[in-house]
Amino acid sequence: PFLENVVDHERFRSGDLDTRFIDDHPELMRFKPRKNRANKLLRYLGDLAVNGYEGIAACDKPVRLNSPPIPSVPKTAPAETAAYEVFREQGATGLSKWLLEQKRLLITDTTTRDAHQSLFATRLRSYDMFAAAHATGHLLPELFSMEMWGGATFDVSMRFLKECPWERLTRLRKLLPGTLLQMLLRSGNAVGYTNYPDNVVNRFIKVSAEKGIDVFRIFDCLNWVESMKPCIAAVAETGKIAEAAVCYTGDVSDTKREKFNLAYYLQKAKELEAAGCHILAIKDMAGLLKPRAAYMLVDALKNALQIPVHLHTHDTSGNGIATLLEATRAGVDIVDTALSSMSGTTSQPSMNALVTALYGTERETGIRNASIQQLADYWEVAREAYAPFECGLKAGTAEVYRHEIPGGQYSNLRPQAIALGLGHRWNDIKVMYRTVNDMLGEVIKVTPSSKAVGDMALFMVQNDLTPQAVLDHGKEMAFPESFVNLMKGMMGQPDGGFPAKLQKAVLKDEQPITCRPGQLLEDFDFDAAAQTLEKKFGRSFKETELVSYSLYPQVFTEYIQFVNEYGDLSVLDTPTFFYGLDVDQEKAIAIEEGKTLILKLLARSEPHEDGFRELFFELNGRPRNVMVLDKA
Ligand code: 3PY
Ligand code: ZN
Repeated sequence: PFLENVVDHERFRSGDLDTRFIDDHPELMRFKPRKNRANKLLRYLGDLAVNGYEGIAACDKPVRLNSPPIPSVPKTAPAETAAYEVFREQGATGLSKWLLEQKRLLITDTTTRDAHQSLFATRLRSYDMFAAAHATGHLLPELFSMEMWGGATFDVSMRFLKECPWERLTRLRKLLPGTLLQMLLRSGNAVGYTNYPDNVVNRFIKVSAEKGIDVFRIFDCLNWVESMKPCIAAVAETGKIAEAAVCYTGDVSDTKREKFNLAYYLQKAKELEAAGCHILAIKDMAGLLKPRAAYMLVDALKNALQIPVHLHTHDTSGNGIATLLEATRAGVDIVDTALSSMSGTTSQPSMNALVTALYGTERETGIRNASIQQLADYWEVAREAYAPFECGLKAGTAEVYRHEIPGGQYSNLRPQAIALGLGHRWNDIKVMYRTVNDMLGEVIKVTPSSKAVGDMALFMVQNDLTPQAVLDHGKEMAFPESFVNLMKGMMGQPDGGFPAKLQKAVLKDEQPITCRPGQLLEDFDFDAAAQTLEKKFGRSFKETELVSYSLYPQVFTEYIQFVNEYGDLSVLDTPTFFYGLDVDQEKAIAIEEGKTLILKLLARSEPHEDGFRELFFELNGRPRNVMVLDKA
């Protein structure tokens, strides 16, 4: 067989050879990093054929895996949307004024960000986005914006999809030169789950703007305006559009729920307008905004503000379209929707349904279902490959009004529960989620405060704890780190403060902070980071990569190590990336313009005594073997 080197040899690995010479000369075993892309790809496919993709059992492989049908459109670059043109000519303030003058309802397409984050744990690969982007530009010239970045997509792309988030942004920018690109920014938590020093958040905003983000939707996980102000200012400085979001919870149509009432939201919105944002968003991350409440809230905001209002909701209850129609009737300027095959339940309401419902009305969007149906058809097929990551909710459930779990968290909390062996207690966890909310005196639950509430709910179910037990015996308990951070003030300050008894029980003798956590953190040293990385990997790193490292040092380092080992896997179509090749399956893989590899998996040996299996491939007609450790 074609072994890669002596250490791959069976006898060498068996240990019955005298290897002292090698032991004494470790430098002989320091191989130059292998550049050969075909080798790396074979190693990845070999590993998949033996061990599978993390989180996918062999039996989970979908039966239907077809190539998604890309709508045929002219090869020419798509025209600029009206919103893009106004922004280019008149800037963010001009766009803000223009939006107020529009009769038609404007639409944001969330298919490539929140929709997959909320339906299948953020696993949508850039490959599928790139393939549809050009056609999307042609078929959706009426869009306000396309939300395609930020939120959980940043870390998931490196952590699980082994791809660079900046590459996604840069390529989509090129493919959609005339569409406003939008991202979700978690204020001082940027695109992470913890607070970062101000210089990290500022650099992240600056580089994101340079690389192509036009609209920054900025929120804070406790609606703490203090923490949003520096981000609004940093976005305004780049000349891009600062959209500040008030996160929605509770029910403004229920007079018995006093904490988050109409006056609360109006006050927040006015503070954000005064802070200089160009658009005000209502961020209904769990889909709690009922249709009647939507009318009340939008009507009140439209009367109180001089800037446009953008509504974001989730369809978890099944009431999503009704909510959007009521908001439209009350004069909302822009709403978020997803293409139909990527809409519904924990995702956004369907764009196709909404635009057709508005045909013939004053607020008709200009978008025709005949055009966007082709895009929905594309995503319907593309989505099949992600079946193992689907959150399992098959239909809408009004239960969300009780548990209040955000759509983007729902698709993660369940696998988290299963991983802890608590899958059978899913119903208890949902009830406990609300209990934790109530223990906190009702809080806004959105990343990362939602994670803290979710982690605490899991902890309490796992340990069969009641709220009283937490207060009585908390001093002896080791609570989840995220929950401790929340109570410490590291995620910011909620209106009305934290319940003192609970805070004391969780923090023990530690003192909480009350200022913005970013102010306490020392500046990140980008120059030192550049040196550390260069030393470790023997090459220099781009600014985008340094920003990734500043946000996620470990995830980024592991991602670079993975790419060094297996190469750039963005060239693989999604079924091949997740499921590899079947025996006898042949695949042509274009690794770059004009360079295609023809790969075939011929056979796979039984495990040898040392646990390694041998994989027999054909690469461009020539035999190639790979040894892979069977981790089972
Ligand atoms: C995120 O922060 O990722 C969200 O989608 C919150 O709703
Ligand atoms: Zn959302």
